[in-house]
Amino acid sequence: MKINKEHIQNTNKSILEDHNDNFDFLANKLTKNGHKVEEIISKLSEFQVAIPSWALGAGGTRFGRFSFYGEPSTLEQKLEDVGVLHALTQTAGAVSLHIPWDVPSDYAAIKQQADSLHIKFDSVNSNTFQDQKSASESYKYGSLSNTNKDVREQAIQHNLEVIKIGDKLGSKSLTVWLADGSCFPGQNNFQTAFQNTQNSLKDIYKGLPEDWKMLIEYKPYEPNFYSTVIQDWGASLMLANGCGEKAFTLVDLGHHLPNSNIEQIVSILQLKGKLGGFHFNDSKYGDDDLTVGSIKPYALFLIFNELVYGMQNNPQNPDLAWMIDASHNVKDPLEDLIQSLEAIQEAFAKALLIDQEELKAAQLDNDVVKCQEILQGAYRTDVRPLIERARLNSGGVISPINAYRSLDVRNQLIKERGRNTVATGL
Ligand SMILES: [Mn+2]
Repeated sequence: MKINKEHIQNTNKSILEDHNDNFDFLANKLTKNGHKVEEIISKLSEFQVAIPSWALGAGGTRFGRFSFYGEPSTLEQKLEDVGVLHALTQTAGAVSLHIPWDVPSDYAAIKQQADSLHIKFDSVNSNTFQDQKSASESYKYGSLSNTNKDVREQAIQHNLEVIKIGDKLGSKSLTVWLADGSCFPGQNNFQTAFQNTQNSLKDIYKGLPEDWKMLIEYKPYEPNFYSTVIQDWGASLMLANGCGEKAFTLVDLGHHLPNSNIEQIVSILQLKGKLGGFHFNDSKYGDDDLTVGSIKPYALFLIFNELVYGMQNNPQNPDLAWMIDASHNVKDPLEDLIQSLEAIQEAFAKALLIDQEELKAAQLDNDVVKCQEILQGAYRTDVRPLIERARLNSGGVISPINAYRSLDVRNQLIKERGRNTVATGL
């Protein structure tokens, strides 16, 4: 299914007047308060988030998986789905591939398809948390940290292969997330595991093309439940520093223990020029992979406040790799991704409304009440008309969920692909 201009115009027609009224009201108010509305809108239009290739099918849990039918079963179909998301929202202009689930058979054709849908290839993800059928060594007891050199070498070679595949597609970064760790005290020597990981990462780092980055993701637990080798931002930062200036820390919102102050982590990493990427999702208890903004929208806004501050004040950081890293068991995956994109844009738009100068002055005066008023004033603004206008200006729809439903996208996909297709890797 391909969304065309006519689809977009037709779905916008009936709500355009309402949108214009809402936009004019908000834009007038914001302009009176000194905001540059056009600037905010162009920042929103520029902001693009990568869709991971594994989020396009129903995810599932350890206990079961319920299909949504019409799921993409090939890389081409996954790109089609990202194309639908991008055509509607104009915010999903990138895809993040997972190797070996998404190895292209025809690179030129895949690149051409992505170009025609205005989709770029963002960070490529390696996978050393599962054994592949053709592999001679097992990752059961770890990959880059494994005590066995042959296993480490296999994992290093896999990462180097992923870089080669990404390079052919125009990707500029490798994301490494390890499941390595231990389930029981005494199982691992912490120092050996960390040192092995550092050495393995250094070997991978040597294979990075000049203009590439390595993004090192951390996670406190799961699938190992006693320890993980890269358990927090500190471990990730040490490993990144150990590799060199092209290695950075990647923050995944769900990879923190409950109530961690993620906005502070983000802020300090930016100060040090070491924040490289960001994975969006939300959680109530652990790495729940729920729709970003569905549980803790205020925390998301506070994180964006720091990100906006960092983007303005910390040029030592690279352009961040933004990606949604969520999984859907009870929602249509594409609708879930639309909601995620909307929540991200909302938090970003609200953060752009914070008067950084005014906040700085209130902080210098130790006017704690005013600091809170400034943040919450921005947070309580209904910015949706700004996001709608940004989408409209870029050729997207005013209301992506309504458009998705009125165009009956899922049923079209089922007609094209059949009911019982399953996305690779799921
Ligand atoms: Mn992640």
